[in-house]
Amino acid sequence: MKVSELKHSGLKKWVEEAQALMTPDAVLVCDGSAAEYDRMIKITIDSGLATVLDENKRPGSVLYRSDPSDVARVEDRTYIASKNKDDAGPTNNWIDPAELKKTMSALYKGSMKGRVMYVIPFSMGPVGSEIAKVGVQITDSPYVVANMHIMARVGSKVLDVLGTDGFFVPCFHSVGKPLAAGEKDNGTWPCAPISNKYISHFPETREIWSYGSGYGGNALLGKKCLALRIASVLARDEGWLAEHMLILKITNPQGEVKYITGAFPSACGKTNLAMLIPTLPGWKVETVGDDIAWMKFGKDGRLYAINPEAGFFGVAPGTNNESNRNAMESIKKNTIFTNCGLTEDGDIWWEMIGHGAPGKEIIDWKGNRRPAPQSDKSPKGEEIAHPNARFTAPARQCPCIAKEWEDPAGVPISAFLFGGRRPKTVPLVNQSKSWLHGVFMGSIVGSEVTAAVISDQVGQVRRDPFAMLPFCGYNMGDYFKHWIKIGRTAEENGTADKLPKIFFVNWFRKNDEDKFIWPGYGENSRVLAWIFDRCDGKGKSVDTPIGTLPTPDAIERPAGVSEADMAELLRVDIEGWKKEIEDVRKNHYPKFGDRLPAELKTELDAIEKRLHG
Ligand code: OXD
Ligand code: MN
Repeated sequence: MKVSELKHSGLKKWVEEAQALMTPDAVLVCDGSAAEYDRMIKITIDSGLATVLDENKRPGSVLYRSDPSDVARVEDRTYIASKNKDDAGPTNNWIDPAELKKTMSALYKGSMKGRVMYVIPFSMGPVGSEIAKVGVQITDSPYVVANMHIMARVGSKVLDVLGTDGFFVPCFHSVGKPLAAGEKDNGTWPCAPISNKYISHFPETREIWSYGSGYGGNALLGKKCLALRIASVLARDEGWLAEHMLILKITNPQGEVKYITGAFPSACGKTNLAMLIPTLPGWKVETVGDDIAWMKFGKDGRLYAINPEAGFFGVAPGTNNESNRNAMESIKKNTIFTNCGLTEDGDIWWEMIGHGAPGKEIIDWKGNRRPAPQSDKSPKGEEIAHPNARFTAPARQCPCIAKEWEDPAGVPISAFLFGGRRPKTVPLVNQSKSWLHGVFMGSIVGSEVTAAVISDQVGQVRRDPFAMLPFCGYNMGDYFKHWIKIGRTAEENGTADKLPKIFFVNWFRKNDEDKFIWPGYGENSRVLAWIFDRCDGKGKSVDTPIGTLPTPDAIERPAGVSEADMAELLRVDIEGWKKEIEDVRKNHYPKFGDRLPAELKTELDAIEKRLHG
């Protein structure tokens, strides 16, 4: 489709302005067809960026290797450019919006020279759903177009919903590597140097401007940029929730169904939990979403959630048939792999994939030939796959995808889970005493920093409230207020009993020998079963100063977990919690200054009193 054929005058004008600024050689409005997807892949094969995988081993799949400077989200270069710095808050990078637009306009000037500008209309959420939102991304990366085909609903059907004057979030994206006359990428991943990368959000005008990176969350603008940072602002203004949460469907042996969402910081196994295979006989878990949940109140007072995405953009290393068989099945075909190893027989490989690599040699994510690893452990020297190597796979390929996953009305949520990696202090599971206590627990979520993150904080607990630290598009103190308001609205409407119950979980408790006490993965179904029962007011429980915990016999112990282990997993570590509370009071809450809701200070005082009582 040509730009002149666009029926939405605002969209047409915006595209024409972008064209005049970025001066691409051509412009194409994407139709979202399978033929278009194939064309995008073909373009990247021809420019030496994509390697086609063996058609028998991995049908319809390709592998890309990015530039070593462009391998992950760049949080230092991610901005919330609200008019007032305080509205971005202490946890976001801020630049004055006018200044930022000036800097970025200069970068965008001529940035698409020698390339095609693609215009991608996309819907986050089922097309036409009341909960869904439309965005339009302009990009000069065919790799991004292909990924957007998998991760969102794209093309003409979205333009139909948009009509002549519908609302859309305009999203600029350029890899920031114009081509001189006759110049080709020639196998080199196009991007700009790190100091020129900008992932910018303008919350007041609901705009996204991204420059210089072609990777994941920096470039697939429907995901973290729209569905979390901009959507969190829309949700605040419109009275709903946009959260960094998986959505799962759980069925008990009696055939009763509940839907649960869960917020966990990156690298805490969200995709694995969303696709869990229960070890508890008779129980079933199915997936609605693995990363983001948008929730709105239904007429019955319950919160209904949709997964705004259409695919999985999952971390590859560590994924195997033990940790996540459903993910392994989902990526058997029609998958885009980025920064994985390439085996001699034309398949992908990564650390902890569950087996060694065939043949003598393997090509690592940087394109270097290396001896083929005999086991699935990282060979000496650098990793074969980058630790943040990814797969992009259609959600419909997941064997445990719930049949409701595309229901435009969403699914009614019974429970929220919050959790992180906490080797000490935090018990296996803990139900909040009230909505406010639950918001308090969400506000203090912390996770141990692992070696996967480049940081000098390894081993320390980093606070990541509601797992939204890198994804909240406004002041986190105001975000806490919004959560409190959701509870208050339900109370005022007389529907407080319809709100999801709130639970804190911790699969990562360690003993004094630094070994995990809880086996995790499929065994987590035992904890989900207790949560399921608690939602119906059942499940044996005990009231404690930190919340409502299972009695020692409430959760059936899996093999390898002794009675003493269970006691430790459910112990209320009074001294540890006193330290936790002190850290929140001294180091965490003061960051939010006068934007911290008084209700949370009251909760903090109350738990402290209970701990001393
Ligand atoms: C992700 C993340 O990629 O949270 O989903 O970092
Ligand atoms: Mn995520």
